[in-house]
Amino acid sequence: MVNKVNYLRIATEEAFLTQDVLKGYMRLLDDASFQDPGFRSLWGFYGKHQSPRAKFIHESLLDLGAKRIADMDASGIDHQIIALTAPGVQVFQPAEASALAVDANDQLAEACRRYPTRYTGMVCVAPHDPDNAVKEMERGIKKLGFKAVIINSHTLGHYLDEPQFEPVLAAAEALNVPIYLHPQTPPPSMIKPFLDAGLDGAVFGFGSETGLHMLRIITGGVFDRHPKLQFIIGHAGEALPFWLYRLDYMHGATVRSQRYPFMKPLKHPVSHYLRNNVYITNSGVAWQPAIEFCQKVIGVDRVLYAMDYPYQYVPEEVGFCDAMTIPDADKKAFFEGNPRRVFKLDI
Ligand code: 1DF
Ligand code: MN
Repeated sequence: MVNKVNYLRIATEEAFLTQDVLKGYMRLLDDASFQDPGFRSLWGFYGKHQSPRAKFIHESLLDLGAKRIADMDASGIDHQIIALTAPGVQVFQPAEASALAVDANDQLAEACRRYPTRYTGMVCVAPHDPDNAVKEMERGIKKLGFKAVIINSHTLGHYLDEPQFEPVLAAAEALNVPIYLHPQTPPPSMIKPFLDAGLDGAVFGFGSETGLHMLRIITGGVFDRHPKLQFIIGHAGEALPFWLYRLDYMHGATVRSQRYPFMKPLKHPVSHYLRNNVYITNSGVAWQPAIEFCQKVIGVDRVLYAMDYPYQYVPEEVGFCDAMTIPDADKKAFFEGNPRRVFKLDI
């Protein structure tokens, strides 16, 4: 039973998949020369496994129609902000990646036209094909009506603070849209101890890798170069809010001691960028202590609701968030006000 509440519930990290991208994933899984143990672990499971979890997620990802709407209604979700699921097109070589991105964006835009009050899209891009990525961002935002860009963390082991991605960052800043830095599995250079213990997926590998990525973006000076650029990270900020005090102290101490010649001083402490250039969603963390902590240390206006459908489709969790003992205005900001403002929704 869904609670009656005086706010819309806008879920901001919701996933879908096209048949063509899935076919591409299956082809990579069958190609012995494609060496990415994280991808094999993730899509070997969701692509082929026969467990109820894998089958429910596989089927739900491919549906942008009546089934998804019914699941939203059953869990009290008024609106989904939807993106191509991880790792998006970022595992394909650049030309194929860009072509699949265009097609996935067209399919998502079509669904948003069919359900304008229920869906909003994020543009998916191939960051390793930066000229086409910029073109697709412009098309996605200006022509398709999407409100953000999705990037599934590293691209074939490369991170957004590296210079080849500068045009993508500049385009997001110029278009005045946020980049959702969504997790994926750690790259081959990082994954072994995670995979050996079965911890490479959303249980811990995702957060470790994406938290590291967000931190690299900050310490690499991206926001000193692009002060208006905004990122969004899920999973209660991939643990970075909890590290804030230590990050400020240790980053400052490391830079002052000139331990790494390439590590340049930033204009501000690390915490400044998390409070001015980063939004946080609670995807997968329907837990008041963590949500309240993020609101307290990052700001009530920077923490947004997300369910992570279909990966964490747990209708009761919506009720946990409704029941949070925080001020009503803060709850309304979390579920509705912040998503409306950050994604410039016109619903
Ligand atoms: C999982 C979780 C997979 C999330 C996801 O995309 C994902 C999972 C492939 O449980 O394997 O988006 N998530 O964000 O927590
Ligand atoms: Mn997710």
